[in-house]
Amino acid sequence: MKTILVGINAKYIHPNLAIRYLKANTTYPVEILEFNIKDSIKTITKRCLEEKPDLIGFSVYIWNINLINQVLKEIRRLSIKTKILLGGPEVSYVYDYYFTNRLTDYLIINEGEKAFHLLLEALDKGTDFSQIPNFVYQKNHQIIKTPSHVIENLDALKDPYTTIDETDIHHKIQYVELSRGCPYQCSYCLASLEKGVRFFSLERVKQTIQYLVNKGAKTFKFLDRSFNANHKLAQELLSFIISQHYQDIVFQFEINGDVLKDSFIDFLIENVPENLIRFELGIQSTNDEVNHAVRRYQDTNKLIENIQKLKQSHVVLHLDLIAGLPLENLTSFKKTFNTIYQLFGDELQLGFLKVLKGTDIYNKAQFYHINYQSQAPYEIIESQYISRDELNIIHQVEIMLNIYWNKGFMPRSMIYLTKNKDAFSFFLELYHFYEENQYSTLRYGLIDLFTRLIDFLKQKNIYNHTIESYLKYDYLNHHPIKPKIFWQHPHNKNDILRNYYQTNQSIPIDALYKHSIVTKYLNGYLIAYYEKHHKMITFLKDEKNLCSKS
Ligand code: B12
Ligand code: SF4
Repeated sequence: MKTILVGINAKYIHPNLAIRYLKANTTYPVEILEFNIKDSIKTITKRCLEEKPDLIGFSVYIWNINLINQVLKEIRRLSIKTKILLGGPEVSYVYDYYFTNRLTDYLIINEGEKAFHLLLEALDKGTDFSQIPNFVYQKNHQIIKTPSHVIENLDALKDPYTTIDETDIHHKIQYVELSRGCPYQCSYCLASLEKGVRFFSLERVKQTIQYLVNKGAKTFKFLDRSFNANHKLAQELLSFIISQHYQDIVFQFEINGDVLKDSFIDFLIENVPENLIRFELGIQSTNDEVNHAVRRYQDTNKLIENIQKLKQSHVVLHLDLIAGLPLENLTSFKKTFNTIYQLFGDELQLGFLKVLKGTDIYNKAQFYHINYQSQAPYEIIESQYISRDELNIIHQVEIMLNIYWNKGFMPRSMIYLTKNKDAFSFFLELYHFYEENQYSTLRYGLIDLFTRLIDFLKQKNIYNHTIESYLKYDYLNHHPIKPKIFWQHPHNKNDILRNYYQTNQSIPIDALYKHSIVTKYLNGYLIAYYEKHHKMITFLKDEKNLCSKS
């Protein structure tokens, strides 16, 4: 029997770990085919059927379900004999449609490793399916679901990494798990439906990391829903990662911020080097009523306090909010946004509620009058708390936030412009300015972003010498090589450089003349020097009144 498993990823850089686990944990031969959502229905169908499979299994997630629905119809049309199997979170809770429309023969819900092997065995030996856990099939026009099962001893699972393609490993994200399951029950999240948290042994995870590093992996993402569910294990694993002194490798973790212990944060402040660790912290809302409504019982004050402390470390902080949660109206969301934005984390992501099949929010959508997209990603359109227009306003803020904060082009200027201010309104007004001038928010050069912001600030009468200085600094600081500038060179550039050279001769004066940009900055000058492998930005106070000479 020929079996293939198909993963269709959100992007080329994301591998599908699930099908690799399934392959590794059966003794039957299985082939893996991987695509991404930019591939066409035709390409995917053709490639799958070329293999002439007897059984074809699809790994179904929110990012690929629309495409897979089409591919299934094509496969049914072109190859009646091929048996189809579905698995993955998108089909684990609501699945009748696939049987009633004859789009699948079998379906495995939730954890699939054990069930998949037993299915191949049952098909091979011709035995019945009743002993396969987490299994759904049709018998005498009835849809039958067998009892549920979770893998208690995760270390019993065989490693999925032997099937990783080594040739492009450095381009792809490597997914690793320390645990499965989540101790929390947020009602919009699929993890809330899983029971209990289970852990892989630390030794195994360390070996996996080392194995993948040796193969050339550069980016690791831990898939744990709550990486610090077990503090001791989390700290030990981070200690291990830090102790290895990896170069140019990044590790990302999803963290529950309010339960971080002080000693753990102190450990991070003292030990984490630059560019090694990135934390994704879900905040979602700062409104306690909203959080209670979605069963997210977080201590928001503690969470904010911990993020402020974490900022003293080199951990890169990515903060997440969700717009559209029950009880969160525009005013409340604006408050959430402004509070969390003021933390100036490295990135702030504005997500919009997705009504995921199987979650409590899915079951209560009517109760909350949540109207959402009928197709994946099932994003909220409106609810009794927030209108379409209000959600659209948040989308507009999101666009400018991404361009002007998350991309990190001008952090100093943005902090100066928005600190202790209504940042939500700032981004919204900036969006309106873009709209009035018909500027694209999709295609732009870096200079455009700076000059448009300057025009916006001038229009609002808030452009001054300090912000002009900061914008120049950010612009020069962002470039690794000497950039084209959008302002006039001072006439006395060489005087300023000679003046600087008198106190610091580390760079020859001719090189300074050739490779520097000089510009007025606050009460002096910035000298930005760009030579191969050597970039320096320094400030020269204007004690000799060089300004007046120019
Ligand atoms: C990696 C990831 C992504 C990656 C994409 C990865 C890829 N391959 O392309 C990125 C970052 C792009 C992403 C984006 C999003 N994601 Co995401 N993501 C995940 C994450 C963290 C890991 C998935 C994974 O590999 N798990 C490890 C494997 C081993 O576990 P598993 O997926 O549960 O697989 C098991 C079973 O499901 C089953 N199984 C799976 N496939 C198959 C196939 C067969 C044939 C069988 C028999 C069994 C089977 O067996 C597996 C082994 O036990 C999960 C959360 C998590 N920790 O699982 C969320 C998760 C899948 N994402 C989710 C969501 C909501 C999103 C977003 C909508 C979030 C957003 N901010 O907008 C976006 C959508 C992007 C888009 N373009 O539409 C949801 C669920 C969505 C759903 N119904 O599919 C999850 C579950 C998070 C959650 N807690 O709610 N995501
Ligand atoms: S949102 Fe995070 S903390 Fe809440 S259930 Fe999902 S994974 Fe767990």
